[in-house]
Amino acid sequence: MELRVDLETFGGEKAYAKYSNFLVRSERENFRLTFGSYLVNAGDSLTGRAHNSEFSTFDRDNDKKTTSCAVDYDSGGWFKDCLNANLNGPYVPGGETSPWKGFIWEGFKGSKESLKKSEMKIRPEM
Ligand SMILES: [Ca+2]
Repeated sequence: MELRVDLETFGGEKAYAKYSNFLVRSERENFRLTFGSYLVNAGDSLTGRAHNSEFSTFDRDNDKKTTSCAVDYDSGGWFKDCLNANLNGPYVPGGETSPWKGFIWEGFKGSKESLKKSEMKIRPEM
């Protein structure tokens, strides 16, 4: 499958990122995320700290850090040590936040601008 992530700021600026060979593994593997190449536009924010990660939540610490990334960043996601993207982070009206404490896609707006909206879409590879 191909993954497309659409992103939008509070100012209305839009961008997207696409990944090939998107795959989420089974519950037995804690929904481990793998994917192929990063394709375009918004800046890659999954490869560094999400690729080949298991999914973590407040009560399931599957990351590689001694603390819990999910607790530290009020979120759930594919964390390793910890994140470059926080699409399940808290909604911050207006968007200004301290690093990573919000709804972040680093490759688009850095770690201190929380976004307004995102969509993750998958489809068969064309
Ligand atoms: Ca941990």
